[in-house]
Amino acid sequence: MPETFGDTILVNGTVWPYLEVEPRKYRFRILNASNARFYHLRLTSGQPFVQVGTDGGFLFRPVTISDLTLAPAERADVIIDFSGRGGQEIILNNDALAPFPDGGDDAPDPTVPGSTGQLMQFRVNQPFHGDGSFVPPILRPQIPLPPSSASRVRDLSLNEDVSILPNGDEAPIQSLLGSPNPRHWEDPVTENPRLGSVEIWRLINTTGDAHPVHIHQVQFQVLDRQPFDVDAYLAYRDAHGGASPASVTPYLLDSPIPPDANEIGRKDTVRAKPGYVTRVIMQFGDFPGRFVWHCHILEHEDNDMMRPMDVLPR
Ligand SMILES: [Cu+2]
Repeated sequence: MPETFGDTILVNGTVWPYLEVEPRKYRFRILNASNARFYHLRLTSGQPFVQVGTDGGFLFRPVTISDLTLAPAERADVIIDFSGRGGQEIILNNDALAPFPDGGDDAPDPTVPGSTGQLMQFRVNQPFHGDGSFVPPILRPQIPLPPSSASRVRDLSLNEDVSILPNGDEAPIQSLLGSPNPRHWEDPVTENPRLGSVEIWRLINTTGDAHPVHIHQVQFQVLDRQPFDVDAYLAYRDAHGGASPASVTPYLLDSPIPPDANEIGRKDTVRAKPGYVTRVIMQFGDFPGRFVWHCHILEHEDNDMMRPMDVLPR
């Protein structure tokens, strides 16, 4: 199966829970632990989230956002301020299509209780016990890795293919590509960065859906996303016995799009959008050894969207 989407929302092990809160600020660390479902979150009160952290810790500075998109395994550290909202009941809802972003048969309706359109409720009904907290304007030093510091650029494509089952039926299979043809989990290692080196990985999504690509052992920075000519890229493969173009550069379209404001920080999971080349930059540390990188949709990583990666000694 390509992936499975459940019909019941669990938060911390409870189905569609509520949380009773005081009219003050609260900090929530949110992890999308669904196996395949992306979330596009809003609060019915219309109030913003103040995001202070992402996968790898604090952002450089807080970012105020009206809505929050989280792929499986992505994290967001947010402040929600309930002050002045005593007596209100506020729902955290979702309208992300599944599969993301264009959907199939599952279109969550944020207005329907007990559906995938709603996650949980906040009841602002507790007595106020004071709030001396504040969100600092600067959270950590910003240390960008300049693209010029990269010693290598790798083209890595995300692919969907068909495998033939023993009974002759076709089954979809996702496979990641290292350098640059589609490869399976058990194929020899192709990603072998040197410890301490800086590399740029270009994630070339040839499929129709977004994939949350998670790289172990490192925290990376998202550089940008740029559309590319998927049909021409795949036509090259068809004409060359399945071999990918040596570089995706001639297939790039338009201009690179900078990351979202809440992606400017240390990340280990990035949404690789369909039809886009997503660029990330990272320095490989702190230990040499065998690690993995993979799509974080559970059915994809098991089938076969995961690759080993060797960080070589200096
Ligand atoms: Cu995937």
